[in-house]
Amino acid sequence: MKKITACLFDLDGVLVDTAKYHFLAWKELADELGIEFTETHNELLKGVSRMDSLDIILNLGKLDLPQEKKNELAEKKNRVYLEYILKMGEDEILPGVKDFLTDLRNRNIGVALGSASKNAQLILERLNIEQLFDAIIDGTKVSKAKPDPEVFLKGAEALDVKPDECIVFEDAIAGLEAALNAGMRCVGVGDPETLHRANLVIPGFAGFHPADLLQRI
Ligand code: B16
Ligand code: MG
Repeated sequence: MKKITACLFDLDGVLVDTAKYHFLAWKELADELGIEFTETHNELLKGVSRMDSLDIILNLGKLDLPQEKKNELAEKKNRVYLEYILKMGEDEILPGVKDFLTDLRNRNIGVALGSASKNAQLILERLNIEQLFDAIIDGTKVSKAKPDPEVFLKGAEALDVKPDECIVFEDAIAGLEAALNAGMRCVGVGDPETLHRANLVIPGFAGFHPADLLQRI
């Protein structure tokens, strides 16, 4: 069993369920463009960057737009998304997350964020958990999207730990692959079938503790 010196966390779908707000904001834009966009389509956007998400939606409507127009639409979607985010409070942290992060810190295990979101810092502030992170690597700090390992390798570098001593917590396949590509072990948070390549899959953090992690991975 390899030792664990750090845990790296995805944000959306792991620490908080912002997917519902992404959905509402994309849906508003898709409706305006006359594109049918359902919750099933929304699954395709999990862990994917903002511009890639827009491309997926435009593809659904077979719309091809110039980059300038796409930038405008992405910004518009983000303005709507931010209205939801600014209303979020501490009560939206997913069950068990805060205790899990606090327990890791008490054990001197490094804690970092590894998210594709450019709004990550703001979301952590809204949830009042920013102080529980030793490093925050988000969409403003990376140039390559998951499944590229960049976001997690930068997290390990910021914490000054070796990748093979890191555990990543991810809910999306692209993120799980990014973790494996970084040479890290991965705990999938969500559906065991979808996340079958993970070293361990948990439904969430409620009732799950760092001591379990040390035993099971
Ligand atoms: P933003 P994660 C990802 O966050 C979301 O899962 C994905 O749906 C979103 O498009 C992406 O962030 C970009 O978010 O528009 O806020 O920059 O799962 O990597 O924490
Ligand atoms: Mg995610």
